[in-house]
Amino acid sequence: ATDFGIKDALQQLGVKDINNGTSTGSNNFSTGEIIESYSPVDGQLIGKVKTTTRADYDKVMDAATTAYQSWRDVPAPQRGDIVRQFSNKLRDLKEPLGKLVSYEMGKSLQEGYGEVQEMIDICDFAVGLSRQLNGQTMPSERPGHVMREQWHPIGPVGIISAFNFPVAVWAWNTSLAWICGDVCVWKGSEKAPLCTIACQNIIAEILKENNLPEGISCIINGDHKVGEMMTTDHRVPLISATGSTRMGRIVGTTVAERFGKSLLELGGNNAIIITPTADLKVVVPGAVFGAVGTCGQRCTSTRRLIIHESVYDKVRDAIVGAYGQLTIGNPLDEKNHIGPLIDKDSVNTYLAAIEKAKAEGGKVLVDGGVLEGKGFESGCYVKPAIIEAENHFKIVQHETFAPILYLIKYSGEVENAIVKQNGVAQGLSSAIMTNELKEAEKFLSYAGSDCGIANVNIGTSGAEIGGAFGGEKETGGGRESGSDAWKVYMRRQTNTINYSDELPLAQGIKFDL
Ligand code: UN1
Repeated sequence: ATDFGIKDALQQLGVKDINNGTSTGSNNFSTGEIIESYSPVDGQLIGKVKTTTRADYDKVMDAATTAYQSWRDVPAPQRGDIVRQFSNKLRDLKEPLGKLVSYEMGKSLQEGYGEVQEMIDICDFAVGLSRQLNGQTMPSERPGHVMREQWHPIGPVGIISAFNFPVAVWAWNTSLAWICGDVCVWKGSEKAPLCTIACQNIIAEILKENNLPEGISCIINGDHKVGEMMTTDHRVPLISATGSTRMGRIVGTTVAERFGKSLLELGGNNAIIITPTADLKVVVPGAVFGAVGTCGQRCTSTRRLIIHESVYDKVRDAIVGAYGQLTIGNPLDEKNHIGPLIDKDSVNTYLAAIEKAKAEGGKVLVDGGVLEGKGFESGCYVKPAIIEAENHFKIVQHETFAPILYLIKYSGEVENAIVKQNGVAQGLSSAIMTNELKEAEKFLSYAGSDCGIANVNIGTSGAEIGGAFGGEKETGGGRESGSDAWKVYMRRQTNTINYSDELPLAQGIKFDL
């Protein structure tokens, strides 16, 4: 049996002491309890990582706050050059890092590589941006005065990320934060701790080669208790958190209480509207990849198909047929489309959701279930399910992080589909499949999709890094990645400068002495 090059990959990434002792990685001050990382792929122990204690955390923050003082002095384009070197290193290590992501998290190798590619892409974007952190100038109402705004670094940025994108989400945040002059403290997912260590090793080497303090990039390890050290810490002006709505509600209120800023990327309940003119050649791969990619564990995963009654049978049959072609198995083996869920808790949640859907009157079209036998020993491999349902079902209203796709019928005009699409608490991603210009534009208008992402003739997942990524309502309102998302990593300062010999007051106020 082949290990698909995993041993070599771990070696190349410096994720050491496998199965024996702890994987320390650089700048990991952690001395606390041990987290064991088991692969959902084969149930094997990959490595152990120590959690961060309160005392360790204080050391990390000392390193971060000290590094911030010198990092903000480095001109932005030079900070961009460090990010450029980092992205070159990621290019060199795309294969081993992609493999580690696939092995520790369980997504297909193609998607593991795709995730590293997202890191490279956002770094390239950040490098260009490092010469464009532009403010504006405004005309002053007073003679001999000018007004402008500047963007300054905000300070240490706290990053909390989830298991499903264990490396890319960190890079979306860090690459921008670094060029903005911030330093970062990252709590990766305790379900993928070796990915965190591997990333830290990569940036640590670049920083060392450039004689820069490693405190520019810090990691802390553990569960929500470790995250809480950051969310309550006034030295961390911005917390960027990706995860469940439940987590986001706690993080958001905790950070708001101390008037910190938070950038929240929370749950989605993403739908594709399939209209009578939809092209099945586009619909089928778009919907199926959206629903089963990353085993349904993307925040952008397609959870609902809202299908016009006139094409319902045809679309249903095509999608059900395509599910018959899917291969489930070791995600490192590129002939498989789908790997395992992250862990057994997640399997149980998936099974319970199917039962709930049935209990509410859902009709199972493609049955789910846990796979057993050779190759499935980890107990985390499940069959993607399709269930005919109604939008108001409690379980349909809920985000289940698993490959369960609900088929919902609509009749009449596209507005009826939009009401259903918007009729959930979450607002991340959405799509419409149509060849009717008017339908597409309605869907994109203010009266259309209420999501942060609205697509036409592509699915809900797989966004490029160039656009701002995030959503409304219970998705949390944050935007990261492209467009002007960089602004959240900086503080804005408005300047008014008087180059005259007088002191006229604004609003024409007279104040004679
Ligand atoms: C996530 O699931 O948390 O749009 C991020 C996508 C990816 C990112 C998903 N580019 O599906």
